[in-house]
Amino acid sequence: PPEHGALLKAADTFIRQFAAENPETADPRGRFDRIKAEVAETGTYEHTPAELTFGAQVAWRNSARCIGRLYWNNLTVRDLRHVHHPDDVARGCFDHLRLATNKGRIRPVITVFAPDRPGRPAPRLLGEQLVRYADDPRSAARAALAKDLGWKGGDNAFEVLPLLVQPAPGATPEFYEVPDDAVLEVPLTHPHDPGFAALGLRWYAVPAVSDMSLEIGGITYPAAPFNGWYMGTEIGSRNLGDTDRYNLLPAVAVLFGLDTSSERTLWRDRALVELNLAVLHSYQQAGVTIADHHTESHRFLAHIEREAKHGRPVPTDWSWIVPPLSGSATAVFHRYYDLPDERQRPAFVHRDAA
Ligand code: HEM
Ligand code: NRG
Repeated sequence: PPEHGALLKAADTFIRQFAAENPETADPRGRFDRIKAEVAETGTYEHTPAELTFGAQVAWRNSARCIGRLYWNNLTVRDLRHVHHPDDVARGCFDHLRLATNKGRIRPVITVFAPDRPGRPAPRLLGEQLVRYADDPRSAARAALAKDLGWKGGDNAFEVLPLLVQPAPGATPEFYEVPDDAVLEVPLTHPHDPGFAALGLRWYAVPAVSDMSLEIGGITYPAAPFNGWYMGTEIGSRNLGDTDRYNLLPAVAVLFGLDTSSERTLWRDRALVELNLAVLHSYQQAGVTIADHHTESHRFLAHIEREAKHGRPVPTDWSWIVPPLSGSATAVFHRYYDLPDERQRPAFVHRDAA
């Protein structure tokens, strides 16, 4: 049928790329013939485990907004494509968190659950990340939905939201409390100011993005949570500092006795530095992997050089790569990059919020 045309074209492109970058594997023409037969019979096809691993790693390599791509080849890919039931999806996500946490030595991991199939859409995870806090303004919709579904928590600061698994698009989600032993958290302290701890701030160790679909060779994996480690500015500048997030710059300014009578005292800038310092210090003290924005910037430029040796461009979105602290003092600021191509695949793509 004609609707198979786009799928076969995407599959063909992917199989050729896989063969080109994995010259030890069998001739792609034979593989494509088998895919054609499988699609004619079932309307879809299954990736081999090697194709899945390669596809997920290249999706990371193609992520134009990610500064952490130097290690794209070092992604542990968990193949849970046979898992459909929401209970099992939740358990798979909690196992993912334990494996990724690794007692603080964070490992980059992706867990790939069942793909969409013709007439059988796969389960989805609702919410941006596997771990999120109920009082984070960014999670207000998920917190409200969890409460509608009967979740009793959410009254305290920094309470971990339950995981919401939707059996299929449009279906009522199930909710699952995240087990304590699956979430490592870091209480925030400051290297020089003992009073900082009294702010009662904390953050979690593993940023595990759960609201993007993984697309490989025409196949969509809507539930494919992935994680690396944090860059400190994500927490210290954005999550804790943004006015529409925890909005903590005024409180930090008071703690450090900064003069807030005028913007020109740069009290916001100084408060940002103290917050970021506290984040890096606390994670290091707790033995949890975290990167500072200068180091991660140098790694990214090393990535570009290494990719150039393989003849590959590095699609990059400057506005996402330059860190939200001391932009011009980081190595990634002072240049232009290869432009992203929205059509490039494999890729992680944003899904409409359910
Ligand atoms: C975005 C760092 C690993 C895929 C980002 C951002 C940072 C970052 C700072 C921007 C986030 C923001 O501004 O909200 C890192 C670091 C990693 C890492 C330090 C350590 C290993 C990974 C992995 C994957 C990945 C393992 C996928 C397999 C992405 C994607 C985005 C992104 C798709 C864009 C997200 C969006 O559009 O909202 N990364 N990353 N990253 N990263 Fe990474
Ligand atoms: N800014 C978000 C996380 C987005 C992805 N960042 C990573 N990804 N480091 C936040 O929670 O602050 N990763 O896969 O490591």
